Amino acid sequence: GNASTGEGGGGSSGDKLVIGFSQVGAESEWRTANTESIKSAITDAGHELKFSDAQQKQENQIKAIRSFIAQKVDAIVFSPVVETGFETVLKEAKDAGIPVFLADRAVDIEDDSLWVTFLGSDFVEEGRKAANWLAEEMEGVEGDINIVELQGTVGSAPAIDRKEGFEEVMAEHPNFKIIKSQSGDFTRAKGKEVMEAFLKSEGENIDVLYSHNDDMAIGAIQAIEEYGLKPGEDIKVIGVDAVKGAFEAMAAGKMNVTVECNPLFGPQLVDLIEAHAAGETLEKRISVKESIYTMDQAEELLPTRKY
Ligand code: GYE
Repeated sequence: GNASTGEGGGGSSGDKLVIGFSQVGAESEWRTANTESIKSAITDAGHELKFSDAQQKQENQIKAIRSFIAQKVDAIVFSPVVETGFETVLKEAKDAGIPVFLADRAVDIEDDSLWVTFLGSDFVEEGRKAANWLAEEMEGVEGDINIVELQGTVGSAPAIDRKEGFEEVMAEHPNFKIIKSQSGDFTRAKGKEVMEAFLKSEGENIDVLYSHNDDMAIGAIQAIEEYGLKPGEDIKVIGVDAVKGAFEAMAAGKMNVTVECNPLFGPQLVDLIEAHAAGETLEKRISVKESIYTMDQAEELLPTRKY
């Protein structure tokens, strides 16, 4: 039937759509920029937005999606907190004929007919970029390089993939050692708290911090300073996202590098929703373009950063 085509919902492009957006939370600078980008792209295009903030809890997202289904929205935008456990609710959306667009984070579900497309970044590649930067930075350094890792939210696509990509490159560098690894849930407060614990047990042994996002790195920088060490020098600091806070920390010499993860894909997402409503077939995975930025570029680029 027409269950998964969105027929009878939106119609051709130019029609006003009702779009439900289930966002992860408000845990980071990245997230705030992403929420703003998606919300304004939807309303600027003349569509109606129903927004729900899950506060990093899966059960809140399942509730939100059920409520969007009950309200018979034309499309659901969904950024899953974690990769697994959404099969049932996504089947309910499919059965109701409501197309689901995965934004930012992927799910680990076999049946890819449960969503139209995934628009987001290649988190594995981001992990590789972080480790490749470190390999270059540490070239010629003898002996073990002791790394502590601040992981993102347990079970989330960016935490799983950024670890995987980093470890993949590490395998080529036997002197790279991850001596501690724990989740800081992508927040500054948790990043600081976990870094304090790392410092307490490992102290000056730590050469490098690899943080799955900038916010946790910024929290950790504070912990390093309070401990009496120099972030960026005594401990090299690697982040991911390339938010303004990271550029500020780099310009101050406290952070060494950030791998870009661009959150400003709202307009691209709305184009995809409209294209689908107009009957176009979309690729299953669509990537956002990005780069990496180092300390020496920070001052120059800071005024141009949009998030
Ligand atoms: O890197 C982090 C946020 O899913 C890519 O989530 C996103 C990540 C981002 O909390 O800062």
